[in-house]
Amino acid sequence: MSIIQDLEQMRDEAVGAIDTATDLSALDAVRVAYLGKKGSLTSILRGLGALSAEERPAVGKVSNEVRQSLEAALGARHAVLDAAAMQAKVSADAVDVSLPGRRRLPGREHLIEQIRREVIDVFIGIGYRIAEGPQVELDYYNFEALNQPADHPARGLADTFYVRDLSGDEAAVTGESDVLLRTHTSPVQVRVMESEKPPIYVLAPGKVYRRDVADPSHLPQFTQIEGLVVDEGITFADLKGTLDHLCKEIFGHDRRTRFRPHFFPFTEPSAEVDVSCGICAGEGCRFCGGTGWLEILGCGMVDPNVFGYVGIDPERYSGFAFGMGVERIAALKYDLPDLRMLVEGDMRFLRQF
Ligand code: 2U9
Repeated sequence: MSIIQDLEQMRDEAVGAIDTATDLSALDAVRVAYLGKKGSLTSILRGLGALSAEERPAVGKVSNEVRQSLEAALGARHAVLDAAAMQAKVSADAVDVSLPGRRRLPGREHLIEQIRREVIDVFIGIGYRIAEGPQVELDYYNFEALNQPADHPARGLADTFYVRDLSGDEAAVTGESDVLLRTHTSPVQVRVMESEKPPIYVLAPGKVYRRDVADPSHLPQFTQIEGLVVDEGITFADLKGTLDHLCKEIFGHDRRTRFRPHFFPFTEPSAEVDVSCGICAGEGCRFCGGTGWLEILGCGMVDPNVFGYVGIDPERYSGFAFGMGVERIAALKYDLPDLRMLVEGDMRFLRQF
């Protein structure tokens, strides 16, 4: 077979391979196999030198024609495969604009924060300011200055988390530590009275801790809001008016309050405050245990002994104080059967508020 026939046979094979290449990398492999440095056409052209002077021009001409037709075939096939690759990419990346979007759940204030803010807003509205203090407290501020010295029966040793000093302080290890997690926010007001002169109108919201096992009506950590007023001429009537206003703002202006005598070590006289039941309007129903009333607050006139600890003259000044549990108010307002629902983080519960 002549060299020209070899060339033409190779061209036909190559064109067949080009036309059947199914993607760009297969096509490039065909190009390298025929036109590359070690390709079939290249090696035939290398053999040209061995031909006679008469044969060389004709073979050279056919070689060029073969190269041109292979380059043309490669170019045409490249265009086809390139377009197909682009089409495939476009269809794979396509966005279906008719699909419904992914719904995002916007965040919101937790129910505890909502109620905390509502109560704060009521008191800011009547001229109180917010006071804060440490959650890890000294026994002095949490108990002693609140008229509960070490041997006082009302002092709940068993209810308090004491903080152990890891440096090896013996007193701490034996449970006689004077550092504890505050059991109420009252120490905040003691600190305010120590550092400021009356008139004092403060609200102390914050986390408090008690050694309770969580159950439907107890949490070992909860949120308290306490208030303290110290001024000249403050009476129990001021206390009643203030807390009646609070209850109406939080629960609704159709609600009534009543004050029942009670005992707290830091107030005298003391009272518990009930708000009329929102379900039966005071008639008595299952929600209020048939009494028509729901207990929501504790309060009283600041005991003169407490003024003694902070150097306020009880002859000149009097004051009232009150305290409430935010989680309990949330439970009463929304009829929650279990306080633990407020701290479990279950989205099905949280989404309702
Ligand atoms: C000072 C003087 C007196 C704060 C008060 C209560 C009554 C009270 C409870 C409500 C439910 C605690 O969260 S609870 O368990 N609190 O009933 N708290 S009077 O009296 C003070 C505070 C500070 C200097």
